Amino acid sequence: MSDHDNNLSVTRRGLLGATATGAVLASTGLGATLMTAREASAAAKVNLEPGELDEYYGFWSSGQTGELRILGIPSMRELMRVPVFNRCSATGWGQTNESLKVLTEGLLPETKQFLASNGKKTYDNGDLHHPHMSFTDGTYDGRYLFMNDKANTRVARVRCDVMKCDKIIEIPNAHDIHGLRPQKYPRTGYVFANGEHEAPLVNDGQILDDPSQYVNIFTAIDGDSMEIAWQVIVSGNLDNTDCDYQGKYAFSTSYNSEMGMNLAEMTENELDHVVVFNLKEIEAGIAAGDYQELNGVKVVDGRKGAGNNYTRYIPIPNSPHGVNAAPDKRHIMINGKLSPTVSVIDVEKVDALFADNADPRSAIVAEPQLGLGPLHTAFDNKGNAYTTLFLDSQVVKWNIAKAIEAYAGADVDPILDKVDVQYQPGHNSTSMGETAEADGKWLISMNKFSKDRFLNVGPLKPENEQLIDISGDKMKVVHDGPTFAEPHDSIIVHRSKVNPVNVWDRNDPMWEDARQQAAADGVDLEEGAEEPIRDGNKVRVYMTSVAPTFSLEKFTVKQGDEVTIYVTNLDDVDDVTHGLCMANFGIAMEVAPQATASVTFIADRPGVHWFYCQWFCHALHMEMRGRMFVEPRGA
Ligand code: CUK
Ligand code: CUA
Repeated sequence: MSDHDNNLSVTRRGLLGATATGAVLASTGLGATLMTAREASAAAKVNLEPGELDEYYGFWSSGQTGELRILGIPSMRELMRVPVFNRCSATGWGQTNESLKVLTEGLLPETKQFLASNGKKTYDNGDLHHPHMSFTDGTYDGRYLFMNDKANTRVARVRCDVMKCDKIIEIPNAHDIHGLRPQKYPRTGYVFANGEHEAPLVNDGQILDDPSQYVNIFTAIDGDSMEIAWQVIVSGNLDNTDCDYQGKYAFSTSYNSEMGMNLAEMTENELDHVVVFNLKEIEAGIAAGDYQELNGVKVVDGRKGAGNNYTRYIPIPNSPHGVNAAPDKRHIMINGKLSPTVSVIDVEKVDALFADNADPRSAIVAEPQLGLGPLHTAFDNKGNAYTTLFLDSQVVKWNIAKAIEAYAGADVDPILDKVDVQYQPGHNSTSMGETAEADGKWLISMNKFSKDRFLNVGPLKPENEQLIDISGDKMKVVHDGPTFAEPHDSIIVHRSKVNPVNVWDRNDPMWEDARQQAAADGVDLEEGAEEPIRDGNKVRVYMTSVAPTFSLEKFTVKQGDEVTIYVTNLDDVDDVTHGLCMANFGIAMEVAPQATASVTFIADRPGVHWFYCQWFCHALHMEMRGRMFVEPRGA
């Protein structure tokens, strides 16, 4: 869809919707407060007609829920949940063999051993903060989404064609991956990931309460292979990260340059820093052999005083948090958190820090005082920035050029507008705002507290995400959206960038293991097998599904058998997903159109057991069921 079409549809929608909204307000008596025309049109743009599609995808983190969520923007409707680090009852993520492969193959050997000693194959929790899409030439390319797991030091990738996670890797040497961003130029490329928490480089118990020997690790992952490219040991800890539009530098904030272990120690210094990583120098250093190999990863020393050109440390007030590259491809915002300022780095001045050992602060070209608790900054297409103020419960709109003039001594106020949000915002994001194609239409303020904004649901409250219209001079909050624990970050991607399929390709690699096992058993997954295939005490059951039947009405196994059930959904109609639930076995999974899914369990429960389709698929969905007979031991 061209821009021209978009404008037309928004205008038409605005005209139609304004009337409807006006009528609703009048009928509820709220119309007493007359809306301005602009307010009416903003409200109308949010309230899509039934069946009307959103202009943007919102890709949302879910914090300690561990999943990725997909919203429609501007409606704020939740469209889908994509399980990643969590265990999902509906889809069987964390239980199917296909998902367990993704969840286990990237774990370190010692982690697998540790989990096994706790009776587990994988973790079943995660803390997903930062979902970001792959880039080509400074804008989203619709290939992948990458995301971190702070809880268990992992990085995951979701395929945008099917919106399923296809890779999860655990990051060795680092601890508790927090900040994460994909390389913007020339393409992703690298995915940068910050280890937030300090620990001994070799964390085998030899060093415990000796923080002087702790380090933090910055990791560059190859986003295509999902293998670690290299790591850098840094001074201080690492919080958030972003990179430039030139493919030269990445930037990570540190709130604990002190390497303190408690609050007083961590907040002692007035100045912390941002670490600048020189990608070409690091690559050259590795090519020249200047690294140590640790857990199979090449690790370079980028600490202060290491005497190389891998890193520079720019002093920043005070416990800085968010890092955001502006769509002007030139300015990097470092959000001050305990300082009321945002420090603006000019990437064109960063070269001199490396080439001439220039004063690190010479790369700072503005440091506007914005308000209390700046955490994250987003951008429009008019040279303006939008920063969340956690303590002030506000979003502040400010002009980057004016901030630079003011820093140079001009008597100008860069602040253009402030709007109250409810309450305590963390991240924010604008439509296409972390790409060179920022379009200045929408801003999401992701607020940590909702307090009184929704019906009371008990002591645990939802968070509140507010949609703000930024198309005019004044910001306008146009929608409250409650969400459950706890989205940190989001990106707003124009729908033209994303093009998922409706049915799976039968040749998809997701069920390659099933395909190979079936071939070894002389079975065609699309045909299924009339009888279970027995292989010692391992039994494989191959079923197909076509609404509203499974190809097997019944099958028999023996108590104690290890049973694997493969279901191939032969329906190739949009939205005809089936599921297999084995009642009283704790087994359930999704099988989308043209997909194969499988699950393995020990049939240690004699008797008649019904399996049924647990995804409503047909008028005769209830009838889509069958029996598993488990013959008792010794029978
Ligand atoms: S962090 Cu949550 S508010 Cu994990 Cu991106 Cu800043
Ligand atoms: Cu198949 Cu419900």
